[in-house]
Amino acid sequence: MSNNTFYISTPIYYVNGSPHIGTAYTTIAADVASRYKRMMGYDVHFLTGLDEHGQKVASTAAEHNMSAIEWCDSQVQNFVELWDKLNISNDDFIRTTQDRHIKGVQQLMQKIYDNGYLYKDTYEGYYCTPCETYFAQDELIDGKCPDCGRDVEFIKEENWFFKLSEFATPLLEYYESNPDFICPKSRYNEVLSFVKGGMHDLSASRSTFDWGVPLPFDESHVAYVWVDALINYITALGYGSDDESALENYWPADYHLVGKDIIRFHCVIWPAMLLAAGLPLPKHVSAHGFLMAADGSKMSKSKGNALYPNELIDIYGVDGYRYYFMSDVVFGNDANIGLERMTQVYNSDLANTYGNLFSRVSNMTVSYFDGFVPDLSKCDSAIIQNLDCPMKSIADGIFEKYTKALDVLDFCGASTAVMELLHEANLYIENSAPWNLAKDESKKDELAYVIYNGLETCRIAATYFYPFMPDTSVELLSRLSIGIDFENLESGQLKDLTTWGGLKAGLEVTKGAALFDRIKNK
Ligand code: ME8
Repeated sequence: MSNNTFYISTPIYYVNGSPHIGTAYTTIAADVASRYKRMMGYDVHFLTGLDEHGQKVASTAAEHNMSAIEWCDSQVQNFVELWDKLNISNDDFIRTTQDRHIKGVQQLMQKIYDNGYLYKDTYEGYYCTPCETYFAQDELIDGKCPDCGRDVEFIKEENWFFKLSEFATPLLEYYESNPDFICPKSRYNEVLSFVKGGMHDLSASRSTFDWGVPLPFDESHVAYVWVDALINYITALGYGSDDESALENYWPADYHLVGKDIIRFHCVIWPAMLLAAGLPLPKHVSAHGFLMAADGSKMSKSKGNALYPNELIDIYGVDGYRYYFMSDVVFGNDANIGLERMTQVYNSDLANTYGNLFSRVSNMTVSYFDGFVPDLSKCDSAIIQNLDCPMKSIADGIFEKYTKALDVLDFCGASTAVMELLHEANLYIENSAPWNLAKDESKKDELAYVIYNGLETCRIAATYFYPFMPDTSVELLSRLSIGIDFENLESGQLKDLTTWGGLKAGLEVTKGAALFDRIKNK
């Protein structure tokens, strides 16, 4: 088993709706983390997929006059296409209707049953179908679902119960000895007080409809959709199949990324199920906040305040889209999303800072140096040594800030560290005024120095920005005649690649279309 592995997952999304900016947000975050870890030389396994069973999907299918599986099949493409468009580099895509998943769920449920943690009883209480969650009467708010505010239904049916209540102590022990298991800290406290508040056993099966995985020891029941769904994190690695090598290699997961809405399922129910089956627990569950409309209300189609990924991509491009959510929304906090702010960040950071710097220095390289990186070794060293480049010390400090931030999924911290370098370089170009130096033959060496530093800044920034904006990085570097196989770097290589002065003299520099077109105010 290699200890250089990194296993990260997103939630598996329900197929009854289309992907939206919320699901895209979690998926992009997992992608940036995956690309970063690959750049650090890790063997990454990035999983996403779809949650296709349960009452909600069954009734949505019926509303569309389709069988449940026909409905699911008709929805998969919406997700696959958007993830492709957003450049999501997942290594696997699981659907809970796949055979590999069904077999694994049955094996895990059998194991939990054999270990004595399942018993049959009658459930009498409320159920929110949109949330696929059980509620006791005293948990309802004005008779409605406390999570989504919609109507709940009263159900009374025979269920297999999972002895969740027996796991309170082992869970608390696990949280205590792994204080980073639940991040951020505010969520940790929320989960802790939930478990300490006393837990009921959980209905782990349904017997009044059949769209799910039949329990191997009682085929008249299907696994409760959440129990079914959570198991995807191991069935995708081959749990319950003839080949469990991926499970041995990647489990336990390094990070389950989730929205704050589903933290209890991941931090309480899922680890309890794993404990019941004698399997190791994931290392971290990281919960981000919710994206809301610009005025702070919930986005919804009916209110007309929803923003759609494809429309945003049309405005900001794929990399502009990815950059915005990863640089301006603090992972863990709620955020209000609106076009005004998105445009402001795009124009200021990408068009006016990053894109503008590259456009200026690449154009000047073509105009003043025939399109080749100037060779400072041919300049008068007495002149060069007396010149100062403020970007060098900033660049030297980025690696530590950037890796420290990304190691704890602080995407904003990492992007800010890179943006600081670009801001400084724009100022430097402005102050050095190479267009004036170019008019004076005696300043030729100084001009070479300024242009080299501008290009070097672009090279380093593009390298660091690869996880955030992969296409832009590859494009910018190719205009510097540099090709980096980012997805297959060895450990230690990123540091070498981002060391100041690494840009080789004589490389051909081409200018091209603006990396980011400025957007007019909407
Ligand atoms: O819960 N802001 O699926 P789901 C940010 N199938 N993120 C959001 C969001 C918002 N406004 N809305 C949704 C399910 N999300 C289950 C998961 S996992 C074993 C089963 C994101 O389609 C966020 O990641 O309702 C949230 O947790 C997830 O979508 C819920 O997706």
